[in-house]
Amino acid sequence: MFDKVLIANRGEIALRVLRACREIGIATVAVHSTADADAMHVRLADESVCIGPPPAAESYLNIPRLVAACEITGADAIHPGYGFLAENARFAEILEGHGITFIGPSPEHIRIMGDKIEAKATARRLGIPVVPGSDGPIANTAQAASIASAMGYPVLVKATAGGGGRGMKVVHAPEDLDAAIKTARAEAAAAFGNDSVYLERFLSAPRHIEVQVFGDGRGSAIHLGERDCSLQRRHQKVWEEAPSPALNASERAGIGAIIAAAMQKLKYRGAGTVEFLYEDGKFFFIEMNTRLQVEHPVTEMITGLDLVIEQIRVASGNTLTLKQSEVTFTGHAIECRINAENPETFMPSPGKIEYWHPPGGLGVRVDSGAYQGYRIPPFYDSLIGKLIVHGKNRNEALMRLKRCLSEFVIDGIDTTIPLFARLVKEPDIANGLYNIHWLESFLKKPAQSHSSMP
Ligand code: MV4
Repeated sequence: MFDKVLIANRGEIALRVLRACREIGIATVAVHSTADADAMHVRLADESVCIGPPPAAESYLNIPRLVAACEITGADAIHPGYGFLAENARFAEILEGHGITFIGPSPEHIRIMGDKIEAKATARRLGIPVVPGSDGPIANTAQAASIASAMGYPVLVKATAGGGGRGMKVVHAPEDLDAAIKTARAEAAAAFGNDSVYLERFLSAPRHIEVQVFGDGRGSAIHLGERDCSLQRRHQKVWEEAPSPALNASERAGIGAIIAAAMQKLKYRGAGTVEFLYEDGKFFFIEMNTRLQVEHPVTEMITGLDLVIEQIRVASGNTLTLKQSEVTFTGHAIECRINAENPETFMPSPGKIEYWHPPGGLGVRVDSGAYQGYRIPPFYDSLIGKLIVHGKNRNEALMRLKRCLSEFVIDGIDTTIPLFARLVKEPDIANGLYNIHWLESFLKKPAQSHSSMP
């Protein structure tokens, strides 16, 4: 096991990783930009190193500075958290070259899954159901047109290097295909420096369901069930839950077994998430994330496992702590992402937290680096915490969530808490009847007035 781990991240996830390290007796090194000198992860770490000015490119994304921080402090491994360098194959490789363990998958697996076409081809080869499509980059409009007419419209043009929905275009008729390919290429070139695009059948109203996997890198791999992340706004997840209200136990075991077998064949190491669109009872692979995800706590709440401790264990060469038959799913968990944003306009709202009173009690977890008096810097993303509730069933989790939202007080900045207070009152949410378009359509409707009618 490692003696000292450097946490190459900030905010709630840096704290999350720090807590895991401390529980298993590993010393921690926090890194921070000058904007984060008074952040909670810095205060709680055993040691800290300032790695640069506020812009992430000069601090949290600066590989030489992170390597230097390891050398100065004698850290033997880096946990990347999520975002920043978590899915940078080059970073993982450089660390290997310096004798520092990257707590994550092999650089090769990160690279494969970072290329959407290679990821899909790999998934298909491993027996995972994928969305029908071009099975490779589009060479020209004529080739795309023949694939699209064989598949049937509507189709979707996607960027190979894509992510976050950028470079994605829906095409409803053959005459629009050429323009869509050109626009998608231009967007992809600008966003990713790679204009390669491919074609998929367009699924009109799917759910986003993702399966958590874990491998030891030596051919053992298990799945930890799914999360339903369909409630998104502009490709940002807002609410995640486990299990999915749309699946039954046999569908869960079915897709889980397929994915676990695939990860065994791949000899995948560490935590991963296989993302699907789910429509009409069928799963369609879209991509795989080779990192710990923001929403991992809902899986922890229903399995009782600590995913960060598992990550550290397998990164240091241990086997998984449990077999598939020992994984059990208990109750229901829901996570709400608390962002420092206006709950109606979603404009960022950095600034000082004048008052902070998080909820508590049975089945309640708040993962956050925020505290009363903390000043949220304007340089990073607006996630300031996550409220996670667990109940013995979905209804109990919803009632608990409603209670927690009424208890949570954050003064001084705007947060998305009022949005969740609206969501928990919606019949579609109570009934689990939502797809990837539900939230955006809900937000287009005017907010209901709370004034009492005469
Ligand atoms: C799709 C799709 C419909 N059909 N692929 C959006 C981001 C990227 N990660 C995958 N995305 C989609 N791919 C096919 N073949 C619809 C989306 C999509 C979406 C997916 C998940 C969650 C929210 C979404 C919102 C809009 C579109």
